[in-house]
Amino acid sequence: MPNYKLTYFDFDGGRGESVRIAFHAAGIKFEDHRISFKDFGEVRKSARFNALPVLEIDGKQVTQSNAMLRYLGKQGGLYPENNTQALYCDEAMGAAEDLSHHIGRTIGLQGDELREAREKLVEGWLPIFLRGMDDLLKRGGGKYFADKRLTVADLKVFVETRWLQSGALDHIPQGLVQKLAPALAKHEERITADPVVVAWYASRS
Ligand SMILES: N[C@@H](CCC(=O)N[C@@H](CS)C(=O)NCC(=O)O)C(=O)O
Repeated sequence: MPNYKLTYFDFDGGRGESVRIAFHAAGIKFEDHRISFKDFGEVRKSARFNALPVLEIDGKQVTQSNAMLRYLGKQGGLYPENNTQALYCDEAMGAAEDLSHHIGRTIGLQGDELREAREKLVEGWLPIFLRGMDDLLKRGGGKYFADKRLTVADLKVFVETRWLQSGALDHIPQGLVQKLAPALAKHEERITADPVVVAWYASRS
């Protein structure tokens, strides 16, 4: 078994969190290297695209959270074997990635600049992506994005909707997901209660 080291921020969210859960679900041991936001400036210098998460496999660096999720999903039975279902799984992960990118552009802004950027999100990209992902969920049968079972797409998306609903993002109303994408809000509850996810958090407490 190779040696795995995953470097990401020290919080239970963002692009790194679903990768951590996927490692645990696949039963693959990894070093969960968590860094503070304060140390990011230094750590990013050695990250290939100046961003996290970074996965080192026997010391060799790999980036891109969705690639990591597919890699782990295939090993842990959380990635569809059927091509069309794999396409659906990838589509949901790609949409979540694009939405993260839009939100990410507002991180670090302050005061009026932050408020304006977040209000623009609430009027623009958020409804587009939340409704779109709600549709993807309905296409999958309402409960999961693909294969009518838990896949890495569910892990990626639930971390993001949990964040959006947490109230942690100033100027993004907590009830927005529920209002615009009720199936997605229910999905967040379902995945939070999934034994795979519950086992991950139990292992950390
Ligand atoms: N597509 C990349 C995006 C990575 C990314 O943007 N990560 C964020 C943290 S979640 C980051 O490091 N951002 C630094 C910056 O944009 O300055 C992935 O999925 O891993």
